[in-house]
Amino acid sequence: STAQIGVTGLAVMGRNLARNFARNGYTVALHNRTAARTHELVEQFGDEGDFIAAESAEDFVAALEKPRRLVVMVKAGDATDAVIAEFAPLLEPGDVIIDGGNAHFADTRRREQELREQGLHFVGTGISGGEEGALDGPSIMPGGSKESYDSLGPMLEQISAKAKDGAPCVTHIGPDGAGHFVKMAHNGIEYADMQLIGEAYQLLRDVAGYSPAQIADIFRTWNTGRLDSYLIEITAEVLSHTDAATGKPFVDVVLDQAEQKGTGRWTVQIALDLGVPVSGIAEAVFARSVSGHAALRDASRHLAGPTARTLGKDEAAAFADQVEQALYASKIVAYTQGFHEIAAGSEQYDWNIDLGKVAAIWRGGCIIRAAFLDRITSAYEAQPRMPSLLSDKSFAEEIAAAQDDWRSVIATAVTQGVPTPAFATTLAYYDSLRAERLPAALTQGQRDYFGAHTYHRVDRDGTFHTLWGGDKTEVES
Ligand code: 2AM
Repeated sequence: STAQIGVTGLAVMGRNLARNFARNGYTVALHNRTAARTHELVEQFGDEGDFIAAESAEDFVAALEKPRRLVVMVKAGDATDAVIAEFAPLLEPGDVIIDGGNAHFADTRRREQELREQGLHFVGTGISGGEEGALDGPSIMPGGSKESYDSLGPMLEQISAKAKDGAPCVTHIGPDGAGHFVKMAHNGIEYADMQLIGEAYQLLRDVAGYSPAQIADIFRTWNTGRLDSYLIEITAEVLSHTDAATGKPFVDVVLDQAEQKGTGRWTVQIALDLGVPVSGIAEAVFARSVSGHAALRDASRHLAGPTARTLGKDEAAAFADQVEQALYASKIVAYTQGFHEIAAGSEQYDWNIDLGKVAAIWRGGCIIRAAFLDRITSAYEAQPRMPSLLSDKSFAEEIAAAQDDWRSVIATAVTQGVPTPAFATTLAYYDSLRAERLPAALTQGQRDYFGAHTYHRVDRDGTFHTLWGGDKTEVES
């Protein structure tokens, strides 16, 4: 037994992860339900490093050094349970099963507990960066026991992406499901980022009258500043691409119905359970949902809208600058909400997650990698327990500087009838936090009126009810 790590499940993510380990000098045991995939990998990429192809689960386990480290890269869900059921009986206390799929963190918590009873470590691990990241260096978010990270961490640090300062984009996130939870939140933030970029594009197109190629240039300019990020970079690439078959902009020949695999939806579902207002992420998920309702949209095209007015050339350039401000401000709020959810999950499940480290390991490898994340790390390093990213002075100052343009862009969108749900809801969140008084007081009054749900007063302790149906005296309850 000479392999330091094994990978079972050799579809593209598993295959690339196995190659990444091998390229970094580790001997990698390989296994797949259908052995053909295993042999295919060795045939195609065998010269990249040391692989041990195993036909059976028994051979695979026998190839691994102890404590065994076994990465499972199958489709999240029943397949994960099936693979665990197959391998767990062959393992010994101290061995480590790493689930690199996009599992729901609640499943990870269940699996971790079950395997812990057998003395096995189960490390639910978020891996972001897609196929390319898996091969060249992903951002890695492992959960599970601290002990498992002692043996696994150095290997993950080796294969992970490196941030600009050279730091590996991996850290022990926290116990049991913490890694998959953080991966989920990462994807939720990614949904919001993408939706905000989409709304910026739509405004530049419909209000400013720019072509996709011109908008690509605008995004390239933005990418040299504070919005510098992978998503802005690839947006410019997509927008400047021309469809070979028709000669039209690629973005105009793609059906405008966005699909989703579920991690964005989970982020919102869990946020509802935890009572965390992630409105920007929720609008991003809903925006994809709206786009997919083809019949509803067809039936609604006759609905009235305002008379649109396309801007002149100089106005358009000024408007583009304002959209940059709006995009940046909304992005800060979306991240604020995502980090709030991570903090709430950490609190709920006792994970003790270091939010600054989370931002730090997203600087490379993953889809939301961005210059901006350094700032989040610094903010949490300065104030680890700050209630919100907006509590950070420098983010608050940036929003203060951006807010006039932010409001103006959203006002224009509303006037012109361009849907900007994520821009608008992130501004509403900001204004809600700022507000001296919220209409929640009225909500409480209504609730007390129709359901005797009681309320608290601003001037005295206690729980009160007004006798609405009677003489409207107030009673303490
Ligand atoms: P396959 O090549 O035999 O289909 C992604 O689907 C990866 O997960 C593939 O490597 C696939 O194996 C594997 N996979 C899917 N369902 C599985 C299961 N129930 N048991 C084992 N491997 C499975």
